[in-house]
Amino acid sequence: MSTPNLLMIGGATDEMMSRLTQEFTIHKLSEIADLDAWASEFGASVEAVMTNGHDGVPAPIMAALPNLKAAAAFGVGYDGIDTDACVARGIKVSHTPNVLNAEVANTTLLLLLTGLRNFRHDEAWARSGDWEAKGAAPLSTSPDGKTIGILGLGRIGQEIADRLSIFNPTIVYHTRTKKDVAYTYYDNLVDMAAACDVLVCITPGGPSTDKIVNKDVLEALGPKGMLINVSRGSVVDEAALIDALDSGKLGLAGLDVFAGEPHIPDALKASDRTVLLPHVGSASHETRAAMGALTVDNLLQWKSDGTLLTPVPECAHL
Ligand code: NAP
Ligand code: 8YV
Repeated sequence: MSTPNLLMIGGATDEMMSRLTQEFTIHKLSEIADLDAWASEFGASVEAVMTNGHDGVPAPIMAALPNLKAAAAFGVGYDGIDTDACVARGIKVSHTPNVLNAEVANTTLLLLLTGLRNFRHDEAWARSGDWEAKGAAPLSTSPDGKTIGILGLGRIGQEIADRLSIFNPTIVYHTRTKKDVAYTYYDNLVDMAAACDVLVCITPGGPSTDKIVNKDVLEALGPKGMLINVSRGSVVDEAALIDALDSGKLGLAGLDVFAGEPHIPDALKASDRTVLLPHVGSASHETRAAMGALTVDNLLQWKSDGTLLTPVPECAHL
């Protein structure tokens, strides 16, 4: 059986490795000391890469792989992949939609509850002995019956809306195109933020969403409002967010993603008004296994018949 060369950019689970090593000869970018020397020996024979939506396929790697035909990304977001450059060269790109919808929605609900119910503070109250010393912890805000705006009502946004139903919310949404759903559509994000108690960001990253949650949106959400960002750090103007939280113009923020990951600004870490997670929206054993399986399934199907199971839309015609 032929085992074509595959370049791995980024990591893989043991399960992914065991399936891949039966089908491909693996080259790990992390083990390549001299890219030029490696490329002169192997570059022309590599037709597939496995990567993720953050690392993408950097331009020097693209240049070193003149016969690259497929790039399988671990993750649904692919803002780190230059799809224009891939399409121009006929390189097919896959990602891992749907298998992580439930986990990211769960993470969103946990951020909502932790923020509104003030569980960070309450946990510290219990742990520090304040309960015995000072009495009951201060009251917090119920998640029930709130107006929740979803910025990006796609696969994950819809799953978030579905799972939020236990709190009897009024769901509203903003996207570029109105969807065939019963929720109220806002074509203006500031107007939607003004109508919401909570704004959940779950769009892709990239130029079209860069800092669309700006000062005006944050101030419209207001001193009692909560921002939840489980999309990409680039979607929120982080400097404006810090100003809004510090000045009390925004009530709370629950953040899984940041502009300069893995760096988190000190002002966000120090704030009482934030709940912070290290980009773990999909990071359960079960969901990461499903993402890994789909990534490998894409590579195996491509090896068998040249097609991908779950191509990104930009490459679906290739
Ligand atoms: P999806 O199904 O493609 O949905 C994206 C939604 O965003 C669509 O409703 C789309 O509607 C809307 N949208 C796109 N560009 C927009 C813009 N400029 N302004 C307003 N709305 C816009 O994607 P998905 O599978 O739900 O994933 C969404 C994103 O979640 C991923 O791309 C990734 O960045 C992020 N994510 C994060 C984690 C995490 O660990 N925190 C995990 C998974 C995914 P229109 O096209 O009509 O505008
Ligand atoms: C992953 C994600 O953390 O799928 C995405 O878009 O952001 C997350 O599920 C990440 O992409 C894994 O590389």
